[in-house]
Amino acid sequence: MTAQLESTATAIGVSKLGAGIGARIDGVRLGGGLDTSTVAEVRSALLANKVIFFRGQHHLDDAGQLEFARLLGDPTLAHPTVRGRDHANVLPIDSDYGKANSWHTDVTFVDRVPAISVLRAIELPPYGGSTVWANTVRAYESLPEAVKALVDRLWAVHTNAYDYAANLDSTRIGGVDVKTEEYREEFVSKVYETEHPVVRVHPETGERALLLGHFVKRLVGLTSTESQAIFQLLQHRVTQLENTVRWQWAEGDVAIWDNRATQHYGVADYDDHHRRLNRVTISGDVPVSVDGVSSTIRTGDASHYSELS
Ligand SMILES: O=C(O)CCC(=O)C(=O)O
Ligand SMILES: [Fe+2]
Repeated sequence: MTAQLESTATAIGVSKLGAGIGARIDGVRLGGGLDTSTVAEVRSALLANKVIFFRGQHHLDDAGQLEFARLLGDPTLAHPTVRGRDHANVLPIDSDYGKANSWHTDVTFVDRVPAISVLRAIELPPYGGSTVWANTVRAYESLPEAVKALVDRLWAVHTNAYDYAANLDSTRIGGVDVKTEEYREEFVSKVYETEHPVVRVHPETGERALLLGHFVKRLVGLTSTESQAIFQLLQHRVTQLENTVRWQWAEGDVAIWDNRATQHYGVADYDDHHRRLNRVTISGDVPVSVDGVSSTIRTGDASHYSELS
């Protein structure tokens, strides 16, 4: 190892937050000017730990977040159906419009599932509002060989028109708020359905990961009741507490996750306080099964949303 590489490695402090997932990175000022070797260190910490956290990035605004994100790949549009409010490539995660308090991987209803998400805290509630991530590679690896053999061959239909009512934030049940309803209408303004393998091979690490979460409608060839049983079994492995990391946000925090190897959940324990984070998403490729078969579109063309990476 050269002296230069050694000094880069020590400048980026990577502190694991648990055995299964998550690391905090110190000593990096995120931005478009970050040097290539630091970007490479950040990327390898991301691939190894699945989600990484940076404190104190108060200097970032939307443009700086986007410039930094470009160092990791091509940003997608804010969302396939939801417009960016202030910027075409930035998706506000705003409690006024809904709460992501169910386990999911981002945007799995399209063929080109995003690779990476970069989330920055903007306005935080006085308590609560943490986010939890789970490692879907470790969840797959934890399965007995017989179950791996079963799921290696299974496929799932993912859609944005999923069972929304079942996932509504409990505080809103009984009186769906107007902004939430408008957001929901925008979210499903165009319906997407894609068949993905339940186990995908990660394009960078070669690891096998479960590809599930709340956009799954059912498993191919099974009834919805049968699908539920297998889905629950697998989701239970994903969301085992030892397989997760929970982050309590502070202003200036940035989280980056590998969307090909994780699910996440925004904890809605902040009453009616306002909470907003901004997300920039990096384009991903079409998932591939363990047999080398690619996901197939059933409904909806997402080519406007992202280039294939
Ligand atoms: O609100 C949160 O903590 C999670 C938001 C989310 O699902 C996302 O940014 O993709
Ligand atoms: Fe999400």
